[in-house]
Amino acid sequence: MSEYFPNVPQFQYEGTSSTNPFAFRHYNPDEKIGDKTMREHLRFGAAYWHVMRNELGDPFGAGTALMPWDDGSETLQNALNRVPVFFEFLNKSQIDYYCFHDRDISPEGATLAETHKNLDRVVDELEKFQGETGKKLLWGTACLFGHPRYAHGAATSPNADVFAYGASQVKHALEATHRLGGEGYVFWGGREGYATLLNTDMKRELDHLAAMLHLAVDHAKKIGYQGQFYIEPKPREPSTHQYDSDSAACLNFLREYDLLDHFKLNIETNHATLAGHTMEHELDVAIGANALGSIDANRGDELIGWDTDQFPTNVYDTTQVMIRVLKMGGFTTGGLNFDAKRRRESHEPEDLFHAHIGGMDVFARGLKIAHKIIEDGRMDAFITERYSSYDSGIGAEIESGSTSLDSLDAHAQSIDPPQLSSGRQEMLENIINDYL
Ligand code: XYL
Repeated sequence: MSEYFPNVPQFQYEGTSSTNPFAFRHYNPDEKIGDKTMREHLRFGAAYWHVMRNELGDPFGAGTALMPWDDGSETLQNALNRVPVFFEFLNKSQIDYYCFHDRDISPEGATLAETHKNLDRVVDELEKFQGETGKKLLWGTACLFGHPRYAHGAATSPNADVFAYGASQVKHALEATHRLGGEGYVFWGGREGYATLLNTDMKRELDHLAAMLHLAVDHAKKIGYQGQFYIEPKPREPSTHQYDSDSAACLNFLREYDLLDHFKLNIETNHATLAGHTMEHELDVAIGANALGSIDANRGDELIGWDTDQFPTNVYDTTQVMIRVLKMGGFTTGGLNFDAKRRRESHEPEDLFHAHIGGMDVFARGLKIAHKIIEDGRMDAFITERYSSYDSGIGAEIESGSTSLDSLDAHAQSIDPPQLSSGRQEMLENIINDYL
């Protein structure tokens, strides 16, 4: 068994009295919270690109991560060698799902045909390990931002041949996802934006981006893939401006191009904060359109203005997320994918485990607290009461669309000036804090 991580045992739940750094203190996979087990609620996923491929470099220095199983080459054999390591990681950390980009799992070849062949070979291996371990693919995606050919974008490149290359990658990544039983397929458009509008025809680029998504939807139908498509909002980095900048921009784009029936959103915490929003805001915007699909669970750093992809550690934040997930009835195809990396200084293999166990426990706490807050009912009751003037009388008429400016004018002139009630923000904050 312990071939690659001999010093790390499989995590077990030991409860809050445990000081074992490799034991869950809060996540008890088969414990029921409400009508589902924690495992069913949380649907944790690990990101292949961070666990297996992130060398922990930064713009100022080389990678520090120790990866004794990896020979550092971009070869098919090295790609195959990584697969058992990853599945040992999933087994020991009790993570049920994973996510990948095509280029995380398999290298480019000398030709595009060889690139696709590499992918298929590694997918054989992933399929074998999924079968042996019961681990599942939460979503797959194509990396349309790493290779220099995508410097001007993939679907939004001004070069139609680059669009075709991107489409070719999407076709094969989608087929790989289908073969592996992937429950979803993500588009994150890191280069689908611009560096300057001086050289950019924005409308044409948006039309092309929509064309790529429609082609993917058509191909899914053709091959019988029934998983959920997602787009993932992020405002910038690497592009100066990305078209899928936040939930509202994504939804507008999907509506405009008649894609809303086929796509939901994969929302990432650090992307929300980069967009100048809270994660709760991004989730509420998506839920309002019945379009919250999946979550990339991480966090940013209050002092740093870029995408630090840190592991979640804040119970307040995970509680806010889980309140929303529970209220929407839970995930269907989506889950909580740790799109998160260790700090550059945490370079030893065992740090991968400390990072994920922390993220899992803090979401388990968030889940339990969210469940209690919803059961308690005071928060919901307050909000219901706050809008109760719309439940009858003139408010109900406004909501049903049966008023006019004339009738509202007459109503306003017939009543005493409105009396406002308090928003009670601090009282509500106190209720939340009582549960933490
Ligand atoms: C990078 C993004 C990607 C997507 C998948 O900021 O989060 O990792 O999740 O392409």
